[in-house]
Amino acid sequence: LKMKVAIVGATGEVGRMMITCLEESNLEISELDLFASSRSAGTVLYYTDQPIKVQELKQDSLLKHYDYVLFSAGAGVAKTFAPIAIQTSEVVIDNSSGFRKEPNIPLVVPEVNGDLLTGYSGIVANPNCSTIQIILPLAVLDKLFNLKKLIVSTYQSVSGSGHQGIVTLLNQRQGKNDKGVYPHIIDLNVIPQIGGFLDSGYCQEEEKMHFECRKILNKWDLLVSATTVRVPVIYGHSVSVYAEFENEVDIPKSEKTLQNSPRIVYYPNTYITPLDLGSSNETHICRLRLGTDEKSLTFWNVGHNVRLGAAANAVNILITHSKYSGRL
Ligand code: 2RA
Repeated sequence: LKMKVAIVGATGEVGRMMITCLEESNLEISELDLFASSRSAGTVLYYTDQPIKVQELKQDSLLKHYDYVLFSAGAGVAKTFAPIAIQTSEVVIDNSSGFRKEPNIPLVVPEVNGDLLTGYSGIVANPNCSTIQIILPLAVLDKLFNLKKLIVSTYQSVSGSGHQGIVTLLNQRQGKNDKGVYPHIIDLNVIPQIGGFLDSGYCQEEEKMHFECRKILNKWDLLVSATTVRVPVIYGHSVSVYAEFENEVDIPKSEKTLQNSPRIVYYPNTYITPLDLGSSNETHICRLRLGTDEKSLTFWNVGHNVRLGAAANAVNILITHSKYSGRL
């Protein structure tokens, strides 16, 4: 069945990658409408070599039927326009943090909790990039050993801040002493803050990881402590994960299960760095070892934050829903 799809925020890093991921999926899309702010309207983007002029998002832009509307335009735009879109379209997939905490809105990584999409029509929240890449292996290990506690430190690339994050780093690498989108110079530096600080002493990104890991695994008593750090990398988030379990772990069994799990690449004898990611839509796990005792594991995780962490997971939600709803 040919599908009608719209992308809101089409000219941003994630929006452009959503177009690429749709192309890579070979879905039969009869109509692809692209929307953005007045600032970006008029831009011509290409889908399977066909030029598409980006339209300015207006109040009535989404009052037509689409099978799927993909949003990557920030929480403000999503909060205003997703409820409008859902009146005439089947599913709205939003990449912002706007709906993730809504109890009735599913927060989905299809390989982990894709069953929530069965028979569903409405808004679906795409999780935060740093959550997506670790929840895939953690869901596997949780099933094996019953996850109880998580301590994670992230090393997040500047593309997580969008195109302006990339511009900020590149400018600094050329000697410009301009902080750009960050509170400090990021070149040759690391910044232990992503988002604003909360009364708890955690920052918004850390709180997102705490909440989202619990919601996606449906483990509301999961103990989580995250430290999220910006690093001078363009694409690719890395995460150091320490996971504690109810039961004793088994390394060979963990390795075998991870290797055989979808969207996971496991490296038994070497490791991967962000520069090795290329156009991978998978999460990469390496340096798996015992944590502090027989009931804990530590590993290093790398994922492409714009692909896996945003656009590819959103398109995977679209594909998974299409299969469940008989469109595919
Ligand atoms: C970041 N995860 O990396 C956040 C939003 N993409 O800035």
